[in-house]
Amino acid sequence: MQHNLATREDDISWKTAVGGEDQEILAGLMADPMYLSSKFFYDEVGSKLFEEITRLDEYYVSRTEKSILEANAGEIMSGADHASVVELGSGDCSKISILLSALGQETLKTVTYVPFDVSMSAIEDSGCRLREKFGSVEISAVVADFMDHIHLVSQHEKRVFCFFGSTIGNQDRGHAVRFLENLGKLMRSGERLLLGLDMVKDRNILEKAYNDTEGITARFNKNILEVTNHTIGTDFDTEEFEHRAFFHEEKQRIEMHLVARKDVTITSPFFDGTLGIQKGDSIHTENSHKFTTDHIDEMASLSGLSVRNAYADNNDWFTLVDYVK
Ligand code: AVJ
Repeated sequence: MQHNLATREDDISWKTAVGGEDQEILAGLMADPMYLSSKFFYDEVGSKLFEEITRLDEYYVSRTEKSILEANAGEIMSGADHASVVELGSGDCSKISILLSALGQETLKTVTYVPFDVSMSAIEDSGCRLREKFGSVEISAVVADFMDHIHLVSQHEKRVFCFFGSTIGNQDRGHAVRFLENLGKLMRSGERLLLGLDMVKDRNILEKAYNDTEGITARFNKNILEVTNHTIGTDFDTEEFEHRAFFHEEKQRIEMHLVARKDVTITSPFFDGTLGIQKGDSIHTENSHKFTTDHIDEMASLSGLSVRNAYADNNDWFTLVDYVK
Protein backbone atom coordinates (compact mmCIF):
# COMPACT_ATOMS: atom_id res chain seq x y z
CA MET A 1 0.00 0.00 0.00
CA GLN A 2 1.83 3.06 -1.17
CA HIS A 3 0.60 6.31 -2.59
CA ASN A 4 1.32 9.99 -2.65
CA LEU A 5 -1.24 12.19 -1.01
CA ALA A 6 -2.08 15.47 -2.65
CA THR A 7 -0.12 18.41 -1.37
CA ARG A 8 -1.97 19.86 1.59
CA GLU A 9 -2.44 23.48 2.45
CA ASP A 10 0.39 23.19 4.99
CA ASP A 11 2.61 22.34 2.05
CA ILE A 12 4.10 19.06 3.26
CA SER A 13 4.45 16.37 0.60
CA TRP A 14 3.55 12.86 1.76
CA LYS A 15 4.32 9.22 1.10
CA THR A 16 2.52 6.53 3.08
CA ALA A 17 2.73 2.78 3.63
CA VAL A 18 0.59 1.69 6.56
CA GLY A 19 -1.67 -1.24 7.38
CA GLY A 20 -1.57 -4.69 8.99
CA GLU A 21 -1.45 -3.41 12.57
CA ASP A 22 -4.46 -5.53 13.59
CA GLN A 23 -2.80 -8.79 12.55
CA GLU A 24 0.43 -7.83 14.28
CA ILE A 25 -1.34 -7.09 17.56
CA LEU A 26 -3.39 -10.26 17.31
CA ALA A 27 -0.29 -12.42 16.72
CA GLY A 28 1.35 -10.99 19.85
CA LEU A 29 -1.63 -11.78 22.05
CA MET A 30 -1.83 -15.33 20.68
CA ALA A 31 1.87 -15.94 21.35
CA ASP A 32 3.23 -17.57 24.50
CA PRO A 33 4.53 -15.51 26.26
CA MET A 34 2.30 -12.67 25.10
CA TYR A 35 3.84 -9.51 23.67
CA LEU A 36 2.81 -6.24 22.02
CA SER A 37 5.26 -4.28 19.88
CA SER A 38 6.41 -1.07 21.55
CA LYS A 39 5.67 0.83 18.34
CA PHE A 40 1.99 0.65 19.36
CA PHE A 41 2.59 2.92 22.36
CA TYR A 42 2.48 6.00 20.20
CA ASP A 43 -1.12 6.88 19.46
CA GLU A 44 -2.12 10.45 20.31
CA VAL A 45 -2.47 9.76 24.05
CA GLY A 46 0.74 7.69 24.13
CA SER A 47 2.74 10.32 22.28
CA LYS A 48 1.58 12.95 24.80
CA LEU A 49 2.52 10.65 27.68
CA PHE A 50 5.92 10.04 26.15
CA GLU A 51 6.47 13.79 25.92
CA GLU A 52 5.63 13.97 29.63
CA ILE A 53 8.16 11.21 30.29
CA THR A 54 10.87 13.21 28.55
CA ARG A 55 10.30 16.01 31.07
CA LEU A 56 10.56 13.77 34.17
CA ASP A 57 13.56 14.19 36.48
CA GLU A 58 14.18 10.45 36.43
CA TYR A 59 14.13 10.13 32.63
CA TYR A 60 17.57 11.52 31.80
CA VAL A 61 17.57 10.13 28.23
CA SER A 62 16.03 12.95 26.17
CA ARG A 63 17.56 15.74 28.22
CA THR A 64 21.04 14.25 27.95
CA GLU A 65 20.79 13.68 24.21
CA LYS A 66 19.59 17.25 23.66
CA SER A 67 22.50 18.63 25.67
CA ILE A 68 24.89 16.67 23.44
CA LEU A 69 23.17 17.99 20.31
CA GLU A 70 23.29 21.55 21.62
CA ALA A 71 26.97 21.35 22.48
CA ASN A 72 27.95 19.94 19.07
CA ALA A 73 25.33 21.12 16.54
CA GLY A 74 27.74 23.34 14.62
CA GLU A 75 30.28 20.61 14.08
CA ILE A 76 27.63 18.00 13.31
CA MET A 77 25.95 20.19 10.69
CA SER A 78 29.06 21.50 8.97
CA GLY A 79 28.80 20.61 5.29
CA ALA A 80 25.06 19.91 5.53
CA ASP A 81 24.06 22.38 2.81
CA HIS A 82 21.72 20.80 0.23
CA ALA A 83 21.27 17.83 2.54
CA SER A 84 18.08 15.85 3.14
CA VAL A 85 17.84 15.40 6.87
CA VAL A 86 15.87 12.17 7.33
CA GLU A 87 14.57 11.76 10.86
CA LEU A 88 13.49 8.22 11.70
CA GLY A 89 10.69 8.20 14.27
CA SER A 90 10.27 11.93 14.15
CA GLY A 91 7.94 12.22 17.18
CA ASP A 92 8.41 15.84 18.13
CA CYS A 93 10.70 18.24 16.35
CA SER A 94 12.82 19.45 19.27
CA LYS A 95 16.00 17.56 18.38
CA ILE A 96 16.00 18.38 14.70
CA SER A 97 15.35 22.02 15.67
CA ILE A 98 18.61 22.06 17.61
CA LEU A 99 20.51 20.89 14.52
CA LEU A 100 18.73 23.22 12.08
CA SER A 101 19.36 26.16 14.43
CA ALA A 102 23.07 25.73 13.73
CA LEU A 103 22.51 26.51 10.04
CA GLY A 104 22.48 30.01 8.59
CA GLN A 105 19.33 31.31 6.79
CA GLU A 106 20.81 30.76 3.32
CA THR A 107 21.96 27.21 4.05
CA LEU A 108 18.61 26.39 5.65
CA LYS A 109 16.88 27.14 2.34
CA THR A 110 18.88 24.37 0.67
CA VAL A 111 17.94 21.71 3.22
CA THR A 112 15.00 19.31 3.09
CA TYR A 113 13.59 17.86 6.29
CA VAL A 114 12.22 14.32 5.84
CA PRO A 115 10.30 13.16 8.93
CA PHE A 116 9.68 9.39 8.77
CA ASP A 117 7.12 8.12 11.27
CA VAL A 118 4.11 5.81 11.57
CA SER A 119 2.05 8.66 12.95
CA MET A 120 0.80 11.22 10.45
CA SER A 121 -0.59 13.41 13.22
CA ALA A 122 2.79 13.48 14.99
CA ILE A 123 4.45 14.57 11.75
CA GLU A 124 1.83 17.25 11.17
CA ASP A 125 2.30 18.66 14.66
CA SER A 126 6.07 18.72 14.45
CA GLY A 127 6.01 19.96 10.85
CA CYS A 128 3.87 22.90 11.91
CA ARG A 129 6.13 23.79 14.81
CA LEU A 130 9.18 23.52 12.60
CA ARG A 131 7.58 25.83 10.02
CA GLU A 132 6.92 28.40 12.73
CA LYS A 133 10.59 28.37 13.68
CA PHE A 134 12.25 27.91 10.29
CA GLY A 135 9.83 29.29 7.71
CA SER A 136 11.92 28.33 4.71
CA VAL A 137 12.72 24.68 5.26
CA GLU A 138 11.22 22.22 2.79
CA ILE A 139 9.39 19.25 4.34
CA SER A 140 8.85 15.90 2.63
CA ALA A 141 7.20 13.37 4.95
CA VAL A 142 7.05 9.58 4.93
CA VAL A 143 4.32 7.87 6.96
CA ALA A 144 5.45 4.28 7.44
CA ASP A 145 7.32 1.90 9.71
CA PHE A 146 10.95 2.64 8.86
CA MET A 147 11.97 -0.85 9.97
CA ASP A 148 10.17 -2.20 6.88
CA HIS A 149 10.07 0.74 4.49
CA ILE A 150 13.39 2.55 4.74
CA HIS A 151 13.73 2.42 0.91
CA LEU A 152 10.97 5.08 0.63
CA VAL A 153 13.67 7.76 1.01
CA SER A 154 15.51 6.67 -2.14
CA GLN A 155 14.69 9.79 -4.19
CA HIS A 156 16.50 12.06 -1.77
CA GLU A 157 20.17 12.88 -2.17
CA LYS A 158 22.97 13.69 0.26
CA ARG A 159 21.06 12.25 3.16
CA VAL A 160 21.82 12.68 6.83
CA PHE A 161 19.87 9.96 8.63
CA CYS A 162 18.96 10.85 12.20
CA PHE A 163 17.87 8.08 14.52
CA PHE A 164 17.64 9.75 17.89
CA GLY A 165 16.40 8.78 21.34
CA SER A 166 18.03 5.35 21.46
CA THR A 167 14.91 4.13 19.70
CA ILE A 168 17.04 1.50 17.94
CA GLY A 169 17.30 -0.04 21.42
CA ASN A 170 13.69 -1.17 21.07
CA GLN A 171 14.87 -3.80 18.58
CA ASP A 172 16.54 -7.07 19.51
CA ARG A 173 20.29 -6.93 18.85
CA GLY A 174 19.89 -9.07 15.72
CA HIS A 175 17.12 -6.90 14.33
CA ALA A 176 19.02 -3.73 15.08
CA VAL A 177 22.07 -4.99 13.22
CA ARG A 178 20.00 -6.17 10.26
CA PHE A 179 18.33 -2.79 10.10
CA LEU A 180 21.69 -1.02 10.12
CA GLU A 181 22.97 -3.43 7.47
CA ASN A 182 20.04 -2.51 5.22
CA LEU A 183 20.51 1.15 5.92
CA GLY A 184 24.24 0.85 5.28
CA LYS A 185 23.58 -0.78 1.90
CA LEU A 186 21.14 1.93 0.89
CA MET A 187 23.44 4.77 1.95
CA ARG A 188 25.69 6.33 -0.67
CA SER A 189 29.31 7.12 -0.06
CA GLY A 190 29.64 10.20 2.14
CA GLU A 191 26.11 9.96 3.56
CA ARG A 192 25.79 9.94 7.32
CA LEU A 193 23.84 8.40 10.16
CA LEU A 194 23.48 10.18 13.49
CA LEU A 195 22.56 7.45 15.94
CA GLY A 196 21.57 8.22 19.53
CA LEU A 197 22.42 5.46 21.99
CA ASP A 198 21.60 5.14 25.67
CA MET A 199 24.58 3.54 27.39
CA VAL A 200 24.76 0.73 29.95
CA LYS A 201 25.02 2.27 33.42
CA ASP A 202 24.22 1.68 37.08
CA ARG A 203 21.00 -0.31 37.22
CA ASN A 204 19.44 1.98 39.83
CA ILE A 205 19.64 4.95 37.49
CA LEU A 206 18.19 2.87 34.67
CA GLU A 207 15.36 1.39 36.70
CA LYS A 208 14.36 4.76 38.16
CA ALA A 209 14.05 6.16 34.63
CA TYR A 210 11.39 3.54 33.84
CA ASN A 211 9.64 3.60 37.23
CA ASP A 212 9.00 7.29 37.85
CA THR A 213 7.32 8.32 41.10
CA GLU A 214 4.50 10.16 39.30
CA GLY A 215 3.48 6.96 37.49
CA ILE A 216 3.62 8.51 34.02
CA THR A 217 5.60 5.57 32.62
CA ALA A 218 3.00 3.19 34.10
CA ARG A 219 0.23 5.12 32.30
CA PHE A 220 2.29 5.12 29.11
CA ASN A 221 2.74 1.35 29.38
CA LYS A 222 -0.94 0.65 30.10
CA ASN A 223 -2.06 2.87 27.23
CA ILE A 224 -0.92 0.13 24.84
CA LEU A 225 -3.96 -1.86 26.03
CA GLU A 226 -6.21 1.05 24.99
CA VAL A 227 -4.52 1.05 21.59
CA THR A 228 -5.16 -2.70 21.42
CA ASN A 229 -8.82 -2.16 22.33
CA HIS A 230 -9.20 0.44 19.56
CA THR A 231 -7.36 -1.65 16.98
CA ILE A 232 -8.85 -5.12 17.44
CA GLY A 233 -11.92 -4.41 19.59
CA THR A 234 -10.69 -6.16 22.75
CA ASP A 235 -12.05 -5.21 26.18
CA PHE A 236 -8.87 -4.85 28.26
CA ASP A 237 -9.37 -2.96 31.52
CA THR A 238 -6.06 -1.21 32.24
CA GLU A 239 -6.87 -1.25 35.99
CA GLU A 240 -6.46 -5.01 35.97
CA PHE A 241 -2.80 -4.78 34.93
CA GLU A 242 0.30 -3.60 36.73
CA HIS A 243 3.30 -1.80 35.23
CA ARG A 244 6.60 -3.64 35.66
CA ALA A 245 10.00 -2.42 34.42
CA PHE A 246 13.40 -3.84 35.33
CA PHE A 247 16.96 -4.03 34.01
CA HIS A 248 17.90 -7.45 32.63
CA GLU A 249 21.66 -7.50 33.36
CA GLU A 250 22.53 -10.30 30.98
CA LYS A 251 20.61 -8.90 28.03
CA GLN A 252 21.62 -5.34 28.93
CA ARG A 253 18.10 -4.06 28.48
CA ILE A 254 15.18 -2.57 30.32
CA GLU A 255 12.13 -4.77 29.90
CA MET A 256 8.63 -3.44 30.38
CA HIS A 257 5.70 -5.74 31.08
CA LEU A 258 2.05 -5.53 32.03
CA VAL A 259 1.22 -8.10 34.69
CA ALA A 260 -2.35 -9.29 35.32
CA ARG A 261 -3.49 -8.50 38.87
CA LYS A 262 -6.19 -11.21 38.67
CA ASP A 263 -7.57 -13.75 36.23
CA VAL A 264 -9.15 -11.94 33.29
CA THR A 265 -11.06 -13.00 30.19
CA ILE A 266 -10.66 -10.95 27.03
CA THR A 267 -13.05 -10.98 24.09
CA SER A 268 -12.63 -9.57 20.59
CA PRO A 269 -14.38 -9.91 17.23
CA PHE A 270 -10.93 -11.03 16.00
CA PHE A 271 -10.89 -14.12 18.28
CA ASP A 272 -12.65 -17.45 18.08
CA GLY A 273 -13.88 -17.70 21.67
CA THR A 274 -12.03 -15.78 24.37
CA LEU A 275 -8.49 -15.18 25.58
CA GLY A 276 -7.89 -16.23 29.19
CA ILE A 277 -5.13 -14.44 31.10
CA GLN A 278 -4.21 -15.69 34.55
CA LYS A 279 -3.18 -13.66 37.55
CA GLY A 280 0.58 -13.06 37.31
CA ASP A 281 0.73 -13.61 33.52
CA SER A 282 2.55 -10.85 31.74
CA ILE A 283 2.38 -9.13 28.40
CA HIS A 284 5.85 -8.05 27.27
CA THR A 285 5.49 -4.53 25.88
CA GLU A 286 9.00 -3.14 25.44
CA ASN A 287 12.70 -3.86 25.33
CA SER A 288 15.01 -0.91 25.63
CA HIS A 289 18.52 -2.18 24.96
CA LYS A 290 21.46 -0.25 26.36
CA PHE A 291 24.80 0.07 24.59
CA THR A 292 28.55 -0.05 25.18
CA THR A 293 31.45 1.31 23.12
CA ASP A 294 31.95 -2.24 21.82
CA HIS A 295 28.43 -2.14 20.38
CA ILE A 296 29.22 1.16 18.64
CA ASP A 297 32.19 -0.40 16.80
CA GLU A 298 30.41 -3.67 16.16
CA MET A 299 27.44 -1.90 14.56
CA ALA A 300 29.85 0.00 12.31
CA SER A 301 31.69 -3.04 11.08
CA LEU A 302 28.53 -5.07 10.53
CA SER A 303 26.79 -2.32 8.56
CA GLY A 304 29.74 -1.17 6.45
CA LEU A 305 29.87 2.26 8.07
CA SER A 306 32.74 4.10 9.77
CA VAL A 307 32.59 6.00 13.03
CA ARG A 308 33.35 9.58 12.06
CA ASN A 309 32.81 10.93 15.53
CA ALA A 310 31.13 10.01 18.80
CA TYR A 311 29.80 12.67 21.17
CA ALA A 312 28.99 11.98 24.81
CA ASP A 313 27.86 13.82 27.94
CA ASN A 314 30.15 14.25 30.97
CA ASN A 315 28.78 11.14 32.68
CA ASP A 316 28.98 8.98 29.52
CA TRP A 317 25.31 8.17 29.97
CA PHE A 318 24.44 8.75 26.34
CA THR A 319 26.34 8.74 23.04
CA LEU A 320 25.52 10.35 19.73
CA VAL A 321 27.48 8.47 17.07
CA ASP A 322 28.19 10.11 13.71
CA TYR A 323 28.59 7.21 11.25
CA VAL A 324 29.61 7.81 7.65
CA LYS A 325 29.51 5.51 4.63
C1 AVJ B 1 11.71 6.33 22.96
C2 AVJ B 1 11.99 4.02 22.85
C3 AVJ B 1 13.79 5.34 23.47
O1 AVJ B 1 13.06 3.06 25.50
O2 AVJ B 1 13.59 4.77 26.71
C4 AVJ B 1 10.38 5.61 27.72
C5 AVJ B 1 10.57 4.76 25.30
N1 AVJ B 1 9.69 3.63 27.33
N2 AVJ B 1 9.95 5.09 28.86
C6 AVJ B 1 12.94 4.24 25.81
C7 AVJ B 1 10.23 4.68 26.74
C8 AVJ B 1 9.52 3.89 28.62
C9 AVJ B 1 11.97 5.13 25.03
N3 AVJ B 1 12.35 5.19 23.59
